[in-house]
Amino acid sequence: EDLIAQMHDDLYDGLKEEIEEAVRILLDRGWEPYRILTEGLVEGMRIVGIDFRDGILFVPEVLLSANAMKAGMSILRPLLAQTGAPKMGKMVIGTVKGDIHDIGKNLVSMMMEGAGFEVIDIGINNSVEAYLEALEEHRPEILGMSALLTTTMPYMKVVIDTLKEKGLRDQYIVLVGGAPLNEEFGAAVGADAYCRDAAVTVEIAKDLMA
Ligand code: B1M
Repeated sequence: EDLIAQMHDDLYDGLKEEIEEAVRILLDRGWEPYRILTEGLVEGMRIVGIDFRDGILFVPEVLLSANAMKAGMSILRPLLAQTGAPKMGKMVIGTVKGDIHDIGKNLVSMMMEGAGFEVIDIGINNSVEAYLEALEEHRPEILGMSALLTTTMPYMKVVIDTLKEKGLRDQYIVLVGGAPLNEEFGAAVGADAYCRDAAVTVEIAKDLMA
């Protein structure tokens, strides 16, 4: 599809209005919201990530791409959430301390809501205290943590160790995710599972809740 290639270019160039328009056009053409999300937005951001890594794109440009992606996501969000799925349980999710990447976390939140979970998103740059406070207040079954930097992912262990010290670890299903993580890391920090992407998170959450 030409429009998908165009979306990749527009996301690369950080063109918010163009992204919004493309999402609407594809919806009008009967595309599934999830397909637009993965093939248009997530794939576009993957391409941005390569040139960011290689020093071809810089922070200000990638910020524009991120904003364009968020604009597209916000059109899709209500559509993904209105599946009428039965209520599944509650999740508190946040990006760890020192880390401001939130697109992946937001996507996980959207998909979990679509699957019937109630999601309390506590945002970015969360300290142990912030996680504990949210757990205390909302009493979810699931705690989700996101990290996109190799320098911030060890903080997940700090949070999980604190839960252990306080005798709270067993009260929650702890799920972790983010591009630099892997299964081994998830096990090493003491999470219940590492989630590769948003769709996998939903599957794992359902399995562990059953
Ligand atoms: Co950043 N950045 N960034 N960045 N950035 C990465 C992560 C990087 C890999 C780019 C690169 O060099 N190739 C690199 C990290 C290198 C490393 O640690 N090894 C990097 C860097 C270095 C930095 C800065 C340090 C750059 C600088 O300032 N010099 C800086 C750090 C800021 C900070 O956090 N303190 C920085 C800043 C930024 C922007 C602000 C410009 C922007 C963020 C905007 C925002 O989020 N609002 C940004 C972006 C956009 C990226 C890339 C290009 C894209 C991330 C993204 O949104 N992907 C990224 C490159 C990459 O990842 N390849 C990069 C799309 C998203 C859908 O995927 O987040 O992986 P992802 O989420 C997936 C899964 O991982 C999983 O499901 C999601 C959906 O399928 N998942 C979970 C994620 N969280 C989960 C939680 C769960 C479950 C699953 O809980 C249960």
